[in-house]
Amino acid sequence: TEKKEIKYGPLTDKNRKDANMEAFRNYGLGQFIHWGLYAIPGNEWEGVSARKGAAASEWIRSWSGPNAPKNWIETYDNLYKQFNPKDFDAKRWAKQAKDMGAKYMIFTTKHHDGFALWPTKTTDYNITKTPFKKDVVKAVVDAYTAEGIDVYLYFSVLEWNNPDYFYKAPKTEAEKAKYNKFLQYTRAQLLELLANYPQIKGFWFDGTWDQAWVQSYDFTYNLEKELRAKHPGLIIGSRFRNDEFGKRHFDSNGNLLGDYEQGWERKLPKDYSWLDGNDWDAVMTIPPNGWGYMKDWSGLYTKTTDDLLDMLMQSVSMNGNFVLNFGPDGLGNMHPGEDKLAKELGDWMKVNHEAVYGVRHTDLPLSKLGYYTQKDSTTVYLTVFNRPVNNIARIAVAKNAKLVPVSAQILGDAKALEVKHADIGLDLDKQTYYDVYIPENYKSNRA
Ligand code: FHN
Repeated sequence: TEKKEIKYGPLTDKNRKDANMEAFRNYGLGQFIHWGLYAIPGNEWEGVSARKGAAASEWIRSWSGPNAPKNWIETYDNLYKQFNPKDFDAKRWAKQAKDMGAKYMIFTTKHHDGFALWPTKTTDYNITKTPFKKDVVKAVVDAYTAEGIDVYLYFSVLEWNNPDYFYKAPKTEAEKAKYNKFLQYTRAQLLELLANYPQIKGFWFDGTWDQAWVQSYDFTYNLEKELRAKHPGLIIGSRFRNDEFGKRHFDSNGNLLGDYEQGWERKLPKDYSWLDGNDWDAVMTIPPNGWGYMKDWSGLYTKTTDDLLDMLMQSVSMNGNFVLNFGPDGLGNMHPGEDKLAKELGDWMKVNHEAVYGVRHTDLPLSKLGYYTQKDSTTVYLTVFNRPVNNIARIAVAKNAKLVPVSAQILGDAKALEVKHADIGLDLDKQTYYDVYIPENYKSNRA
């Protein structure tokens, strides 16, 4: 199909080669933190669960239905008067993320409820009006940067509480003037975030699906240009804006609108070809859904360490980053289930990080045992999650490959083995290799 003439297409090249994007490509593992007023209720209120009444824990402001508390929105919008996280310690969070092996972190500066966790001059609905008062965003940016973890700021354009926000495109002149006030407010907030927190590496935009924003493609195109000019090397994902035909994430010619694809949320691509070579990250909740604090995990399947490691290796095997979400409670503590997972992931990463950081997709046939990641021209890792019942992992490799069992390597007796055949069997416990039977008529297709 012939290419469409697009005026509001990508502002950066695909697969940017600068240092910031190279670092992005090598992160492997990231941490998402959703924190805000929704952490106070923790998906319930006065003993009543919002699980049936709101789409997710950080959507609890939209709680409706028979068991929604009366005057709930008014109650929710006044929660800022209670926000006083006495246990909040950004350094502790950052240390935990470091021990887990996260290389970047995405933090909610403002979610759809419009409450700003930084001392913004654009609205009084911000952290300075709470008993806590202090700049949460600064504490987080400083603490994570000090640990060597790159920080990206999550920013929701959608604001449920803002009278100037429009879902449908404004029609009358008065409506257009009102919405333009909202657009200028949004621009002012983003310029504030860049000015206050220059250490950040990028933005993770959200809440950009409503028609009023979609039809503001001239404004958003120029705003992206301005943000990038203000902060050279800034990384912006594909959720920020759309082209003049309303195409989001990818423009009408299929080109990525941003530096990394943000469509993988609570789901992973099944095949490398789906990615069209674009950079991407996948963001994942531990419960089935719910990004903000959820007090009660009972009755939900919450992902185990093995589930998460499998997702991590699936992501990095396809040149993506895997970002695990944490939702601290109203006092600033992680859910105990999150603390446990962070520890277990970190223990695994300490042993296996070589197969995770700075790796790339390799074009070996997909393995039923787990995931291949390529470190360099001579090093390919196979991370096994599906242990064969006979404990022998059959691996098709190049004929002259040298095979060093990673755990043997870690145990210090690396046994490099000249491989005689195209297929070998590796005993996953004894770490010894066998020439597996190769039928006479087998013709190795590996040089
Ligand atoms: O509506 C939000 C949701 O609350 C959460 O922030 C996720 C995180 O990626 N993004 C939106 C849903 O796509």
